[in-house]
Amino acid sequence: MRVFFVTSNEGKLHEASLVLREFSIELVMDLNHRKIEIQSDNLEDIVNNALTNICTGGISEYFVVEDDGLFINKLNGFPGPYSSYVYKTIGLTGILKLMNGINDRSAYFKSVVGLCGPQIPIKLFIGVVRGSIAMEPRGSEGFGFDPIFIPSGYNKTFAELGPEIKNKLSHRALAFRALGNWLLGKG
Ligand code: ITT
Ligand code: NA
Repeated sequence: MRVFFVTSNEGKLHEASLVLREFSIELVMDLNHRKIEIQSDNLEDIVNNALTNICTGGISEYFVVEDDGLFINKLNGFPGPYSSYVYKTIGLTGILKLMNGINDRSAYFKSVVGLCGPQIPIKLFIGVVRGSIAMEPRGSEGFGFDPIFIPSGYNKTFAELGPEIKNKLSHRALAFRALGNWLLGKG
């Protein structure tokens, strides 16, 4: 089975591909469609809307889009749905500055993966991983906020732990594994 992933983020594609390989599903980067992102404080709405634009008419393939956010509890969930913009603007050092003097550094990553395909309505799969914000960036693997995110139960960042461990417990791995299981049921 083959699924098209409408994304421009190579890191997302790589990690999701490894997960779906467990289900013998091939994930293909789709740069022909555009992921139109509405402004919303809700990842589910962003994904639903983006997919609605892609999945019009009689489609003959499966398409997925994924939207993620890093939600920092003491910042009332910031950057959340604005994570991509915040990463590109104030970046890791900007986030660490905002966290200056804050003791409760708990945070979570959330992934919302949406799927559409021939004869199926839009389905959403959600993954969450809890953890905390590091005191300084550490590690060189992964992408985005990985150097400052320490998953619960570990004392290293995702960027230090590397792809194998990240893909066991990440928000993305959980969401795509749920998608894999669901598609497997479809045959
Ligand atoms: P699309 O083309 O798929 O939209 P994107 O990078 O813009 O790619 P999002 O809109 O979902 O993706 O933005 C989420 C941002 O959150 C992303 O740019 C990263 O900076 C960050 N992020 C998401 N997943 C992450 C992960 O597993 N580790 C670290 N940072 C992550
Ligand atoms: Na985006």
